[in-house]
Amino acid sequence: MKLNDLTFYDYFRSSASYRVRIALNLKGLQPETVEIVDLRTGAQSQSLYKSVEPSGLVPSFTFGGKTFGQSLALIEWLDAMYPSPRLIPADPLAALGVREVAHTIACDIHPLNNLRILKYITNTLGASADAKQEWYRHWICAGFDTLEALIAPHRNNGPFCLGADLSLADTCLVPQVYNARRFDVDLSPYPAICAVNAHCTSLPAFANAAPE
Ligand SMILES: N[C@@H](CCC(=O)N[C@@H](CS)C(=O)NCC(=O)O)C(=O)O
Repeated sequence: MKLNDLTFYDYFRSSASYRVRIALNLKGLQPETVEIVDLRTGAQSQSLYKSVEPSGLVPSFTFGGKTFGQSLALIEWLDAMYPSPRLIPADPLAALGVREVAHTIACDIHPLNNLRILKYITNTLGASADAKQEWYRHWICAGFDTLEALIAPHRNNGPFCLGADLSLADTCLVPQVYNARRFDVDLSPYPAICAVNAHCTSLPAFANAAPE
């Protein structure tokens, strides 16, 4: 189904945008317009995009004359508007578990390794390329230690983060594993994360959202 009058500001390698692409695919939704904000050229910090989205971050949606950012907020809105399949369970306890996993990624890992943070620690604070790499891996592993403990108990109940049902947690996990692989993080200590990632990436909605 086409989302008329909706513009999706996207960038292929943005893991926050990748979460939204997965959610759109799962729900069979196509934004009327997709605008690419090229993070490699710094387009996110230029006035053209900042006049649309003041944070200078992707993803964002514009519709009805307004712009909204924050990938998890966008996915929650999509889920409320187009509830099939549900990415946030109706049961409050199940929803708590889903958000616990999603926020571990989106609040505790991703912000520390965002492009602007990496630029700041190298360009302003003088961190070397090796130190930047070490920083990146450190925060992924700290978060993945938590995630593995959250996901492992559900492994016998189904192929997704929380067991049988695909959820917002899976839309966050796959892009974060993609980032970990890009930065050569050793994933051998995380068999549950790898198993969920392998299953999800075999599904067309995830495969078609992948950066490469
Ligand atoms: N919490 C935000 C984070 C958005 C974000 O950090 N996006 C990154 C790409 S994954 C970005 O636009 N970075 C640009 C920069 O750091 O200059 C969300 O989930 O949407």
